[in-house]
Amino acid sequence: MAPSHTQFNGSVQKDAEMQDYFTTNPQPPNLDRQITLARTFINHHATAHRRVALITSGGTTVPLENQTVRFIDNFSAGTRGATSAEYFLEAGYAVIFLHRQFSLLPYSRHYSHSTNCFLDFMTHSPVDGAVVVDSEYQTQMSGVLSRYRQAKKENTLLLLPFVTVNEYLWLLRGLAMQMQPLGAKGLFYLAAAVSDFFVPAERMVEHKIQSSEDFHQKSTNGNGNGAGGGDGERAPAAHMENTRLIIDLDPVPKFLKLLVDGWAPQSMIISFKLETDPSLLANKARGALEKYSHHLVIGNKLNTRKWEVLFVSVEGGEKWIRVPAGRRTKSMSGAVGDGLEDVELREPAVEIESLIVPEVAGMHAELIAKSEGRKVQ
Ligand code: 9Z3
Repeated sequence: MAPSHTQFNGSVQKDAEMQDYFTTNPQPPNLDRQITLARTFINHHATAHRRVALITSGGTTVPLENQTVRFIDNFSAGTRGATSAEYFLEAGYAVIFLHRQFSLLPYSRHYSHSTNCFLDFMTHSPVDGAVVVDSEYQTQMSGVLSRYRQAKKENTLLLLPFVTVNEYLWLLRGLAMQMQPLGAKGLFYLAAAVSDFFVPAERMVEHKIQSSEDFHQKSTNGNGNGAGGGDGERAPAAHMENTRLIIDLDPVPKFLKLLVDGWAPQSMIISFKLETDPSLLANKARGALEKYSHHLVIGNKLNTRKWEVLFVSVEGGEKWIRVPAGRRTKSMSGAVGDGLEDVELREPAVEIESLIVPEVAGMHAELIAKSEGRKVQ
């Protein structure tokens, strides 16, 4: 269906907002270095005719001050991204892992952020006292170590960190441009939990916001923390009013539109949609697909995200992917349930990413075949 005049104007305005974002919000200092690393990595794998997946993972922060003491964060630990990266590598992809600094990483995720300290996996050898892996973990760790070593040897995993939503957006745009020569062999798997609201550079205060009234600043000259706002000028996004901290955030421009239409028009693009209200998920996922016209939206609910996801695509319609009921583990209380009542307390016996990634890779193979004018074997 052709867009109505208003829809068209709306989308032009959105594109302009996003372009404007990059003129008014500063480029991160190490961007060029990260893009150079990515260019070398992509060229290497393009020459080897390998598919390259850009996986985003973990949460973006929203700093409230330029010299950041306080920031807004979200829950994401990067489990989806780090786990998926391992399955993409297993499926023969090279992976650029654009992740929140110190969030979970492929392979090391098995031993970090866990209830065990990494030292709990170690013991002293009874033979010579050397530090070795405890026998209980030998088999599992040996498998993880082999896959990790292989990725290192074949140079198939590039780790690029971000912290703020600004760093994330600059990196995503820069990397997307580098991915263009891959054509349909490039894939974007946008699992990061990206802030919907942020503090634009021009409304960010320089210094730590003072909670004590004695130290409130009244100016809006970039150094002040006060409300200011004379002559129609907007107050700093985070400021004190009497004893209250006021936070007034702007929406993050819709970058997915530009990614699909401008930055990576030939790549396969997969976005995730996160909801907590089950009655909204399917509609919101469908809405995102219609709005951005990309290839696939994977819907998930916060509490059940390790157990079930909803695939929404033009070709495949709507399809739930679920960890098979027989493979669901016991709850911590010991009760086995087929439902998902108390899933927060349990871990599934199968990683759902082991089901998601082969589906995605299959869809990607079809897209590549189509772009080359052949049928998938
Ligand atoms: C997701 O929905 C991811 O699956 C999770 C993974 C963040 C839930 P964890 O890191 O969690 O394994 O703990 N990511 C996308 C979230 C997001 O920001 N989506 C935007 C939206 O929902 C669209 S790009 O509007």
